[in-house]
Amino acid sequence: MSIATSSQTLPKKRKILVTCALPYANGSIHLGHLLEHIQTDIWVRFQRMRGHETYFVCADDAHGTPIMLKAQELGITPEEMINAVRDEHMADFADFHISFDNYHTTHCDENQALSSDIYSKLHAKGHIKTRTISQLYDPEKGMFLPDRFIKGTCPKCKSEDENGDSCDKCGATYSPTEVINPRSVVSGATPVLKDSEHYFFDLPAFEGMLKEWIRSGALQEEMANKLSEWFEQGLKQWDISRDAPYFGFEIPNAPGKFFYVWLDAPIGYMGSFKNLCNKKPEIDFDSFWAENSDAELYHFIGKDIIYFHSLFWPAVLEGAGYRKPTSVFAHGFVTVNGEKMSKSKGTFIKGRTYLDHLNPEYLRYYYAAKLTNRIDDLDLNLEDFAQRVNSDLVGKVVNIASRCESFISKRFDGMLSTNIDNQALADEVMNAGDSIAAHYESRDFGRGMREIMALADKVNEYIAVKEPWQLVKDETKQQEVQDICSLGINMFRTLMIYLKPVLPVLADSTAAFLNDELIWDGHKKLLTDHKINKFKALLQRVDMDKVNAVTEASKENLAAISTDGKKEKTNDKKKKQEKVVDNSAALANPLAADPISEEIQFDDFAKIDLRIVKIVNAEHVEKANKLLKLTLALDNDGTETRQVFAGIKSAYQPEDLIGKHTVMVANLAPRKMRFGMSEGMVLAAGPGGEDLWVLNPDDGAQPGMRVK
Ligand code: NOT
Ligand code: ZN
Repeated sequence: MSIATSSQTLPKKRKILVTCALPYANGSIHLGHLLEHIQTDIWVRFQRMRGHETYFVCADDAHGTPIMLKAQELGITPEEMINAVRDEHMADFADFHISFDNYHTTHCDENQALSSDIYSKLHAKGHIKTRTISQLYDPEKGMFLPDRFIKGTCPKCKSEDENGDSCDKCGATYSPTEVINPRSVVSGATPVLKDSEHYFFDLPAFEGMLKEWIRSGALQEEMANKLSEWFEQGLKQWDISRDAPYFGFEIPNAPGKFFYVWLDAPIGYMGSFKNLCNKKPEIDFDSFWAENSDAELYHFIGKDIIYFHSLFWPAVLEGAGYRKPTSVFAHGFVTVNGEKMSKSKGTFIKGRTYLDHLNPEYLRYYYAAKLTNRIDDLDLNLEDFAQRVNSDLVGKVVNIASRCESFISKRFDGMLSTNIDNQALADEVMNAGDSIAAHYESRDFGRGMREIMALADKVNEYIAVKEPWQLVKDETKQQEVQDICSLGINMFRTLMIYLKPVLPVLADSTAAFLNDELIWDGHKKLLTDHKINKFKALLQRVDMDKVNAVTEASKENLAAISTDGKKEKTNDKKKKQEKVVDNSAALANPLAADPISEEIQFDDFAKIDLRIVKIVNAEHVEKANKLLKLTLALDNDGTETRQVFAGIKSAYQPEDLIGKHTVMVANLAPRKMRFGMSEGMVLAAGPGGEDLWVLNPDDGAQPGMRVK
């Protein structure tokens, strides 16, 4: 990533426009959407805190066949439906503290005007071609059928009731015209082939420009690789028209033809921003979108819609004479407890269901703690979620304030001392600001959070060593107590400045408590001789009962859907629904929250000799993706050692492991592996990937101890 991270080359005060993908106006916001909105919001809040002119816009994606049909099913107009859904979406986002400058809809005048104008410019430049194509048509309903509204027998394995474009049973993909005994999902009628003229955008004409855009370094590496694959397969003309009846915008000078939803959806980013400019005349639309704009433009999206944003969208912008995105940032999907979100397990969690039981800032922190700037999937392991929030936010950060505050308010009338008790510690915490900012800037939030928590550990350690609760008993040590607790409160303040993009509400209550505005530049100063206010409990621990209540209530959601008479009961439909929301089958982490495996007897267990060992050496194994070669000492002086190959490379650099402790199965028969002999097995715990833990030497477990 070069563009966004090289702050040296960027102007001091930047103009930044940020979007996240537009949710469809026919379903509720769930925890998958929220990963993206929270990720984007953290980045935007960080940019604003740093003083950059930053706008964050989004909208509901309101057009297309599924929305038209859903409204019909509900017996209301599409306009009524999309208005109601938009209200719901806006309330959900507001309650998760997503700080949009504008949340609009693609079904609006601004978007219609921009879409027509962009189309007309493309047309005038010869980038629109027309051609007659033949497609399946529902003669009863009088409409052309998108692939997913056709069902029938798989042409390959002959499984019945398969999708119009792919078979769930054998995995084949095919064209809907190849389906045997096809039928329309809408009316049940047998579709017929019918000709119609379609309008195409000439994407191949932009190949040269796109290749250059990718090389400019604006994209994540994985995304650039994906695009290269698409170039190898060859770019195709893009069908941008749909026939009536269709809920969308009619194409200028083409009666009965409508823009395909994916044409006007990205233009909806501009439409929402235009609507904001109309409300706030001081913002100049052109200075953000004109070809020579010096503003930065970023789209945050999920990995499933990379094609639209990195091929069509820049090409459409270029063709119509607008600037292209500075970058497109893709993220992976959310899994819950290591699996795709599932309605029957209660892990398909709507934002509102979560909010009914839990504080939104818990989720904001957990996502931040696990986000990287890569396109990996993110597992929301619910136990780990509770534990992580409790241990980091409550146990580390807020704990600093609660340990120090009562002394200051009771003994010193709320006044912070004029002395700095430990300048070196204060400097260390204050100087971390640049590195934490760099992690925010590059969207490596997990690293940022780890750095903040490591500082919190140091501050807690300082307080533990100084023991102000002992000193306070000695009348001659009162000044010391005030100095120690004042430094503690100051360090808490600095850490909360760093956490403010993630935890805006906690930051606000902290500001009220400290009688100070938490601004980014404030991390370089300390409050001395300053009065603070009474402390109110800043954050409750996560209660696992409430987490369980969320999954229980999510199961009820399903019951409610399947009893209201809709066709959701069949397995097939359920499978399809989960497919839409899910996200990740192939990439799910095999280490995360596995179901309990085969039951064993006590005798089997008793045979396993588990020992604490010390990792005395760790090295890379050539050509192994996951393995590290470990030398383990079974006792403190290292007289007995074992060599073990362990699959924990995703979580540790070898040098970070040396000196740590872990648990090993000491009596496992040696196994010959491709890389050498492995004389045992080590145990590490965690959801997997980067998050796997062994023991720290100060955890108390010493080499040689047996695990009981
Ligand atoms: N509604 C779409 C989705 O996948 C996202 C549209 C994003 C906007 O949920 N557009 N573009 N390009
Ligand atoms: Zn099949």
